[in-house]
Amino acid sequence: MAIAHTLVPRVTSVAPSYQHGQAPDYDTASMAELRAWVDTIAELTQPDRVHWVDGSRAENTHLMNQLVDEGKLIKLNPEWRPGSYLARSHPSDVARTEARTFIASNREEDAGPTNNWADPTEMRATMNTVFAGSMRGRTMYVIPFSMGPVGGALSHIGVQVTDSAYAVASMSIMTRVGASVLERIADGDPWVRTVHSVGAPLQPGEADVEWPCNDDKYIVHFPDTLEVYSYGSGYGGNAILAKKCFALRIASVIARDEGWLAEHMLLVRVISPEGKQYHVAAAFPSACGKTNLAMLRPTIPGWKVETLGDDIVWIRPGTDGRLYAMNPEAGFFGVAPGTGESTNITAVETLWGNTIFTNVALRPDGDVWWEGLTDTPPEGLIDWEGNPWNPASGKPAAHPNSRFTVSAAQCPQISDDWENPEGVPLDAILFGGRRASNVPLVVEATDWTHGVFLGATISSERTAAAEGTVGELRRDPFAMLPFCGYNMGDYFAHWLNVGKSLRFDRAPRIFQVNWFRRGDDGRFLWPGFGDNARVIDWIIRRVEGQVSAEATPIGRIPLIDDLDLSGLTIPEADLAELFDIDPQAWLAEADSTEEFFEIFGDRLPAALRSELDALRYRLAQTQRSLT
Ligand code: OXD
Ligand code: MN
Repeated sequence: MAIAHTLVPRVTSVAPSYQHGQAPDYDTASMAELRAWVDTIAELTQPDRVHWVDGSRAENTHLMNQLVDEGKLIKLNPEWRPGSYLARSHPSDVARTEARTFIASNREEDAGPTNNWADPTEMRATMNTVFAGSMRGRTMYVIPFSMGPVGGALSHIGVQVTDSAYAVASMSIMTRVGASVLERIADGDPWVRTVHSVGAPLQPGEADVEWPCNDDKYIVHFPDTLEVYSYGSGYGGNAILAKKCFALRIASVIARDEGWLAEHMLLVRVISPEGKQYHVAAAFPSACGKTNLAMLRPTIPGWKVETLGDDIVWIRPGTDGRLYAMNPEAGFFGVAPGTGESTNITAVETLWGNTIFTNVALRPDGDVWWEGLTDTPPEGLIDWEGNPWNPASGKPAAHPNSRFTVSAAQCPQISDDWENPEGVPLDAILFGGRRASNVPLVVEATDWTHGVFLGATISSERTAAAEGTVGELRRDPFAMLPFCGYNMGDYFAHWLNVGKSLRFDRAPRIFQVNWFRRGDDGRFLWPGFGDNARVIDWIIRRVEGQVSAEATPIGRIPLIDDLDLSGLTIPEADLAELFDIDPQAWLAEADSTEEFFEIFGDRLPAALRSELDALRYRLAQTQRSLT
């Protein structure tokens, strides 16, 4: 699909008469197509009303008041948290449901071994069944949205229909919504179709519940026709279809076909004490600290970090042989627990107001709280399920996957360039995970192919962001396991190909990081958070060629003296352990990588198999030397 955008404002042939909530009457074929599609969905789902979202302040105010009146949102005390709300989900609907997430590609092998494939014909029939009448008694909202600044060269447009006003409110924060997007559609820009229903139709006179949803859930992607159907859940990535469904799963397919990358990454600008700017993107699995790194406040003097994005980055090769990166989202949908003054003061400041919180605890003064916001919980909390919280119960007051939804523009260290439609040039790419053992604090890849191998072999301890057993180790290549819309083997090959399109001296350098290594006694060996700037400092000095590194079997690691550890008191033994590479443990890791690679069969690029062989060879030699 060729998408050509320009930033020059275009005048549509027919000026629209745009009434709040009404379908716009642009007289163009593409708008007629959109209206016809909306009619088809309405015929299937049979809502009582259809409301076209215009993205205006008045509309948003009306929507939020309505949600409060219906008991679906609690308005927080404006003295502490102006313009902010608390939503409590149904206890069964608290995270992305990966087991119910499907890729319905025409060919099963295009979904690959890491996705749940569904036959598209059968799945369409199922969708027609579950969506039939699913919006009865409700309003169907039509949300035209843009990922990336409206009209930007890297931006893409979509439309979400939904029967959840909460999803509308979230989409309005997370994307650019409304009339300006419709103008692009009227002008013929291509758009992606996304359909969402909580699956809880109301009989005439039936009272609604606080959080309508259905035990039966389907999050379905049709990559061949660029469509998404999501049924039964109102939570996060299951309901904000622009995010994981579009900007990652569907966009990764578009990116494969067009030669760019849609990635589960944060994006920052790092400014050195000399005032030089660098751009770093980093892929970590869900709930592994992407938002914290995106909002880093360095503890070492002179360094500054500006935020560009915290979850998704679209990356495209430029004509100059570099990679350019852009955050397609307009807001942050961050994990609340663990976000506090000592861990992420920038996030805390970002959340001063205009925020929708979901599943955090409520304070008696009408403000919110979650584990990690302060060291000591306030008295008299109401927990995320709406019951008085008993600290002795052993249960958390906020759900471990409770979230905040807030506009990126509110971040006090947002970069001036966060909406730059051209993106920013990348200097380094980081891959990381939560690993208690084996993986050192930082390792540099020897070249692009080795970097792709590091990305392809990320494993991490499972977190609460998705259903499953927390703590269990799982492979999460490029942190994209739940988000790649096509065969992951082809995705590895695509990464290798993108590398070939770059100029060898302008491609970003690739690193693996691990902030979470623990000692034998279970304590973290590295302080993390603001001190991660010390690792970034080393990475930048590597990019600049200012420091050498030690070549090890798994990649290049810092010479301890090159790390800026001033002001830290880390025992030497801990430092040694942070960089310890145990050949036996790594050979076992190589065996598990081989097992993991086997699932891709002949779709695994030969270059990655060679990387594994070379790793084993180096481990057998266990040589370490200066490079
Ligand atoms: C997210 C996730 O919500 O990765 O960002 O689960
Ligand atoms: Mn994420």
